[in-house]
Amino acid sequence: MYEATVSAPVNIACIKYWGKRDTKLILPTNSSLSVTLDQDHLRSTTTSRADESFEKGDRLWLNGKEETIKQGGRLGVCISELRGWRKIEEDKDSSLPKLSQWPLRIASYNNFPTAAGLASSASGLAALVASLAKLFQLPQNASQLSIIARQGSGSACRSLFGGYVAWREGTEKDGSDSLAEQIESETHWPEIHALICVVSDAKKGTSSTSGMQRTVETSTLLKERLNLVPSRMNDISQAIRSKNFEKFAILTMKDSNSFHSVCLDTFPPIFYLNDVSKSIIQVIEELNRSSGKIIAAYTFDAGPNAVIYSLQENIGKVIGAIKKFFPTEEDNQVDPFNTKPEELP
Ligand code: 2P0
Repeated sequence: MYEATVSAPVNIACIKYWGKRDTKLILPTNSSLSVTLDQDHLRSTTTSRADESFEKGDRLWLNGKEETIKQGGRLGVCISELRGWRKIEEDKDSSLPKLSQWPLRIASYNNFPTAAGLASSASGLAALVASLAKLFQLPQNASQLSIIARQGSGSACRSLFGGYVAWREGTEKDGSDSLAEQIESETHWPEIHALICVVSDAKKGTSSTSGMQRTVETSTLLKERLNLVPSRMNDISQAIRSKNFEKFAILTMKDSNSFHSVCLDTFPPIFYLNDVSKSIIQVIEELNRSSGKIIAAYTFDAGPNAVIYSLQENIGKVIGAIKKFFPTEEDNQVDPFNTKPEELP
């Protein structure tokens, strides 16, 4: 039996992917750029096994529950493409074991709630592709593998890299140039922190896959957004390279707002932000105003949860502001009669 285990972290987009020009190949209507979170926190871990003696047919478990692998479905396509690449290597070198012909058993775990707007499909599909590539000992690099991960879930192509990652929309019809590449590595700007505020861990109402196509079909505002994205991609890449937090923060907040605006312009409209999400925006705006400079940036994906980017030197201030306005049960358990006023949340 051959086995490989790989973990892939969640990525959070600063310039959002929203809309496909090809739904089968998962080719986007615009390029996007994300920050891959630290391996230690939100991640998917996938183990793939191949064995000649396994009963025929591939099987996959997600968080311990078996999922069906449909032929021609997203998972099925990723597996068969990677098998094809393995077959090429076996044809070149006849001493290699014929793993491409053996059934697979794949188990994947997330260390966070699935489908809570925390991008579980991105880390999950990236971990799956990376673990099969390792099992098959494929020579392809991460950008080439991202072409396969993209066909599992668009945002997954970005989770194959750490640090700051761009997904280039590409121009080729077959998707061969729609791939992810690293802008800067995870060690480039270690002072940046991402604070994740779980507003709700319930499964989201409108899935990204169906929501974004409804936007493509019905939103006139999307055309305006698509005109803006190329310069935003350049500007945010420059801001990252030069570690210009204010520029990075403004572009991140503007692009989140632009994405949620096209959701509202979709017909029927899509609401991902709830009242708590909107209050978080106001708290961050007020924090930035009272600080006299931009020290925090909010961004929201296809759900109400906030991700707040801030530099190490300001993260305590950001957490303090969030805790003050949105105390958790733990904060509420402070006994006010045994606590000095300045220690109250
Ligand atoms: C992003 N999102 O760039 C954007 C921001 C949600 C909002 O990528 O249909 O789950 O599998 O390609 O990748 C969510 O879309 O959709 C997403 P599919 P995916 O992170």
